[in-house]
Amino acid sequence: MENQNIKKTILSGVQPSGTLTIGNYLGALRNWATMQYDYNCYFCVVDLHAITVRQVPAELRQNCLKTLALYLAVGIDPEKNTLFMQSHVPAHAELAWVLSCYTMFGELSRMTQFKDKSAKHSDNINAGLFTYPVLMAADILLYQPDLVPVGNDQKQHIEIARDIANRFNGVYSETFKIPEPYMPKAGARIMSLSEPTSKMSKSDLGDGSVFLLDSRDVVIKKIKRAVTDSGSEVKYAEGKDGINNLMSIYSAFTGKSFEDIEKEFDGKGYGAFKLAVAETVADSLSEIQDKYNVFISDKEQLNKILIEGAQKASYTAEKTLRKVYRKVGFYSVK
Ligand code: ATP
Ligand code: LTN
Repeated sequence: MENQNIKKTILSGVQPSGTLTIGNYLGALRNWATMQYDYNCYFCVVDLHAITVRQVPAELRQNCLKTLALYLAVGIDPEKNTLFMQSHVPAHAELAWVLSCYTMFGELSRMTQFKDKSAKHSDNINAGLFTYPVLMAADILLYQPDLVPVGNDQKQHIEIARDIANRFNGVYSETFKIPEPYMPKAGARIMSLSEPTSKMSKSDLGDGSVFLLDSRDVVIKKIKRAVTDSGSEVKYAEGKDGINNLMSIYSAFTGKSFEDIEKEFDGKGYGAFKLAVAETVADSLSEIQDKYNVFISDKEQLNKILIEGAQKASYTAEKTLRKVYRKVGFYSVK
């Protein structure tokens, strides 16, 4: 018998800022799918976060639903987990305001994601981009999770969420549980295929990202063209970013260690290795895509999942928000 009370809680989310990549899958979603059996899970599509960068409304709407269908396609069970859209639970935006009054300008200025994104979008360095980590802290702290399964790039954001929670607890007494980041052993940081010193990201539309909905031909073409050095030996080594990245991808999809991979491709050269990586990724994606096609075509079921998810999430989120309002001293008529 499952007992929700003795299970630990996890929460995570992905921005519907494009089509999910193998980085999102290996760094986050795949872990969610394995953790769903042992944890009480909240997984949201963080649409409020996505508008920190300009989005085309019709595309954003479509990407919100596509992201949910991809959660389901990788095996996340809507019966077992609470799946919802961030904007359907107003407590996220409400708690974010309160927490922003307990977050320092200086600490937000140090966030590397803010620095990267404001360099990329220099024509739109808006306040939301700056306060993004506060909203993320609210997403997390509302559900009192033990763990937050994310890729390596989100470590700094979890750290600031912990700092904000500790600060609030220190001022008012124990209110928030202090969460820990949870990262996969293989695939926590997948790099761009065209620029292996930067992170693969879903808003990079070039050949550097492999999207979960890319066709077999496209996957094979992108991986064959992946930037590598001029050598030929398949060996994990400092400075060989391109090969190291392909080895990480291959290892994450097959479960093989770097040592095994080096043995497997000993004397075979980069060409054979790239082809093997490409075939492996394409095979895994085609399984996900078959399931995705079924889910995305049933909008009624997706809506039903979202309605139930928002109800369940709101119940927990409201409880935390009320507690926070009471602690800071807001007057309540109840
Ligand atoms: P955007 O391009 O819009 O910034 P993104 O691809 O960086 O998006 P997010 O929505 O910011 O993706 O991240 C969702 C989850 O995927 C997070 O847990 C994040 O750590 C993880 N993730 C994102 N990119 C990678 C990557 N290249 N390798 C491993 N994990 C990743
Ligand atoms: N900032 C995250 C997305 C995100 C998130 C969250 C992840 C927003 N809220 C709460 C985990 C928990 C990112 O991936 N860029």
